[in-house]
Amino acid sequence: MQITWGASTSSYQIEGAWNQDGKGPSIWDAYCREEGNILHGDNGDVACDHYNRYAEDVGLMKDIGLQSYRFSISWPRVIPKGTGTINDKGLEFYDKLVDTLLAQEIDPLITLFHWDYPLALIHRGGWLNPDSPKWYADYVSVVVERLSDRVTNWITFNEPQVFINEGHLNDFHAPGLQLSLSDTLRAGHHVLLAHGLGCQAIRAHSKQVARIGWAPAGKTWAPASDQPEDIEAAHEMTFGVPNKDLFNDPWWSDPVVLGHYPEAGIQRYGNAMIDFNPEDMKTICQPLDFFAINLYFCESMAKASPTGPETIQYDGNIPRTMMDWPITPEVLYWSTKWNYERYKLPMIISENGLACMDWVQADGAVHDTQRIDFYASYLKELKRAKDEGVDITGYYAWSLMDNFEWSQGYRQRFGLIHVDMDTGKRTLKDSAKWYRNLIATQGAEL
Ligand code: GCO
Repeated sequence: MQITWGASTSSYQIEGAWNQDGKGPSIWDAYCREEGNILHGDNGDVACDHYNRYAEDVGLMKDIGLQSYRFSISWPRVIPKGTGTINDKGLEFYDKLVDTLLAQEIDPLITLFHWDYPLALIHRGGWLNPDSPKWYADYVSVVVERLSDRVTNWITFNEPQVFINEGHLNDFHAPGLQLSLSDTLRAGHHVLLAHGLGCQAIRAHSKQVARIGWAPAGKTWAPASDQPEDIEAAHEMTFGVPNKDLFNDPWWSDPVVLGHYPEAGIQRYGNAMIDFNPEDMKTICQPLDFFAINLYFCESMAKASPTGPETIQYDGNIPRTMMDWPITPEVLYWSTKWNYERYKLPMIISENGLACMDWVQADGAVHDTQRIDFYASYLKELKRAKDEGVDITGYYAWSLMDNFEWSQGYRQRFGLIHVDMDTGKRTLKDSAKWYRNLIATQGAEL
């Protein structure tokens, strides 16, 4: 399968150095310090210490044979208070990381926002502040000015469904605001505006032709059978707005790609829906070069019924990951196919993987056979979509290395590389060696 093969991480989850070399605090630095928010009281103060060990980690990426590496920029490392003074040492880190990647012929794919929002900006209203889109665009301009002579591929946001819904409507993620639905919709609208202004900033400041995308979470229903009516039912659920929350796909990607909110959402949110200037959609809907999506599982199935699509829950028999996510390889077929048909953009799987019960065994290896089986079964489904004509251009395993899994702390290990969080020792798991062969043979075994 001739695509770009990579792996993904994010700044807060791997960098550590939470207050080193002038970095400002992020909302996650603060959220981890609130008793009870994170399992075992873990935090990202040190994480994988990637900030200090990046050269070693790029060497391991080379060992695995990665063609590309998706990572994110820590906004408060670059602009400690979110706006104003730039921390040149912060930019210097990303300079060195990019240079080290390019020296190993590994192509950077940079996510400009992967949740580590500057704490100083939350104190100014955060995404509720009407100035927040411009704050973001100004930050993007600084990063693109510095790195775009060497970097061409940019993702504006990672999973607005998660950081807005779980961190603003709910208190499962930072900043844990528990806003009203209306205020959450308003914060989400500002994120969409920020995406649009960010795209404009990238194109205005890039020193070469930039390729821009964004990486929503994929919430997908699987057809309960291969009957056309069940496939249609699953498609309808996947692009519906089933709940009075913002954890769905079309509320976010329809404005970004199609230039309007989905009617299903406007109906669902009813009188919580916000007023906004229709001209905003001209800012939000900017030309994109690819559609990235993070896919892990179908959380349920859908079947047709006389009263419309019916959700069918998986039973206790389905294999599950350590995150208790059902293992459903068909998500890489259906979600990729349906999003390609809807948005007509080249597709990148920017995250896919699982948490396993990994440890370094007596022989010094990590025999993660379940991760190998997971990747083989999911990638066969991705190949099925590509063979049917879906324009799939890249696949990024989540994750390069074990890292800080948000509210689960270090309990969940998603990496191709095992990290001993006490010593920092890295160990390539068997899956990393399997992935190396897959990349070298361009997926011939799939
Ligand atoms: C996400 C985030 C990642 C997670 C990964 C495993 O998709 O939630 O992008 O940061 O760590 O998905 O949950």
